[in-house]
Amino acid sequence: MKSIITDLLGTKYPIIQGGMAWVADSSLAAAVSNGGGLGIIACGGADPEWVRAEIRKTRELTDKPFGINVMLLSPFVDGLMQVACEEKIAVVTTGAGNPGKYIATLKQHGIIVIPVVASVALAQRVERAGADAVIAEGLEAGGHIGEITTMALVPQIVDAVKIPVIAAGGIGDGRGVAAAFMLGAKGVQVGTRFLVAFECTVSPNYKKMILKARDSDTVVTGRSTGHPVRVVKNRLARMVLKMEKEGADIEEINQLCTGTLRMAVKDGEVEGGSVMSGQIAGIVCKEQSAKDIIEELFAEAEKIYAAAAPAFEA
Ligand code: TUI
Repeated sequence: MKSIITDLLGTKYPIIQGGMAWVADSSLAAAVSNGGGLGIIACGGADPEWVRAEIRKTRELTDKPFGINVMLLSPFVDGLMQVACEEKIAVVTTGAGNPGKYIATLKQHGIIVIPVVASVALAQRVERAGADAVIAEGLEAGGHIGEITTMALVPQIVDAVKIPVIAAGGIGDGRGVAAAFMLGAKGVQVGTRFLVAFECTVSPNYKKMILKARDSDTVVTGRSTGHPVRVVKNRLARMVLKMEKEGADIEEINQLCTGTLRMAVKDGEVEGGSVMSGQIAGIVCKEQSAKDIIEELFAEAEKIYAAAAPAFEA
């Protein structure tokens, strides 16, 4: 499945790994890149020197292109962008904000810039600022989300911008990949399915929770704080939802949630921690290598393409 995205990224397949904070390190990023996709090191709230070290480790593990994801709520954004430039990283994806003021500098350093957006307005803004493509992420995604579904968001952004659109949110198998292309996307970003990749270093408890999750097992907390986050419904999520319903103040909720993603990812605290996951967790039911995941996604998608004409006749 060649597309304008495989040409842009220099990958075998038009797939980017989601920038999952605390989760997506050199191990996962290198495995995805070696498997034919674009691996991503998630900066999350990490300091720039940790990211530099992970970039260098990834270079030891793969000779394929990879990128970093800069979460724009991080206190270290300026330093992270500087590391991206100094290390001449191939691609920067961004999330949780408008990266507009950084794009020109990144472009001057030859870096491909692909912001994650959750609205048409931001897609247009980053296109004007010089972005190479956008990732249109629907509310089915895990972690910090917007308010529009992938199904509705992708075609509206496709119509509103000239740069290529990569679909994200709710894509976990070949059917999702095929559907994304039907909506006009030229590539996909996948997060949740890679959580259970052999090379993903997330705690075994976190993997178990994703593998056993069903369709309705994720909820959105933090709507009252202005930072809605999709997580698996566990003890912490129920507590936060109850506090929000009772009108607890933002500071109290933020304090309760601080450090909880790390607890779930690193320590396997999957009841008291924050287990971020997309709604598609319900179809994620086996552990595989990143390469097998990618090859299975595109083998399925190609089969669906071949069978598409008869499907429309019924
Ligand atoms: O960024 C993500 N997903 C994330 S970031 C993250 S770390 C975090 N933890 C707790 C609270 C907040 C963040 C976990 N998951 N996805 C990309 C994404 N960006 N989704 C939604 C957005 C977004 C939302 C509003 C981007 C821009 C925006 O408005 C910015 C503007 O200025 O218009």
